Amino acid sequence: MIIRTAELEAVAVRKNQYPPADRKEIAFAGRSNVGKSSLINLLLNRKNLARVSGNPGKTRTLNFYNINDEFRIVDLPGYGYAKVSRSVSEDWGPMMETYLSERDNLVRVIQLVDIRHKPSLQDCQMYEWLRHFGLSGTVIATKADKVSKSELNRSIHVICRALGLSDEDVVLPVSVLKRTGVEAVLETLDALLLME
Ligand SMILES: Nc1nc2c(ncn2[C@@H]2O[C@H](COP(=O)(O)OP(=O)(O)OP(=O)(O)O)[C@@H](O)[C@H]2O)c(=O)[nH]1
Ligand SMILES: [Mg+2]
Repeated sequence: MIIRTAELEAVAVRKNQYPPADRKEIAFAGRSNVGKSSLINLLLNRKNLARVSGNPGKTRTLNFYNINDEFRIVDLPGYGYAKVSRSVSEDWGPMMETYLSERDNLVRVIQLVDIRHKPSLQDCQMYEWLRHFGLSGTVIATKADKVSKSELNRSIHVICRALGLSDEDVVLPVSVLKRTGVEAVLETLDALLLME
């Protein structure tokens, strides 16, 4: 996969704000602050296309990025951050459910989890949701620079156990800080776009 062009195409809350369902989409989900927007920027080789912040809860909309005029990457709003206002957190469920259940051109949702921690109850519920909609199978363990080499395999094992992953599911460790694991993610995107 070579990223030639990347641009923010749409920012949506409601279905009528989605771009046309004319090409495949791969979305990124995970807890607020897990590193979704940072990883998208690294993949697209753009410093600040997807907004990143020290304040969790930065991404509160569905952000659609047009890649090479061929497919889209969708940055999903994070969950699990207590300080977002109640009205925002109440909107999150219906907004996500509509997108996950009704978007026919959505081929996979890549679930991000923090490599340092056992997946939370909400991570497990999110993955269960993806399984239910047939969108599961790819997990990225973020912030791999925060664990030592010897801890890495153990951490991945903990993630596999907690999410109930099978041998067919893949877990890819990445570090935005060290810029490692990017090639594997790009190869996975290629493979997903060739499926079906
Ligand atoms: N050490 C380290 N920090 C990272 C890494 N990736 C992201 N971060 C930091 O984690 C914080 C959150 O990153 P974001 O990319 O904004 O997280 P997000 O998942 O998009 O968060 P929401 O938009 O709130 O859902 C930022 O301070 C990043 O700099 C990484 O690989 N290593
Ligand atoms: Mg974000």
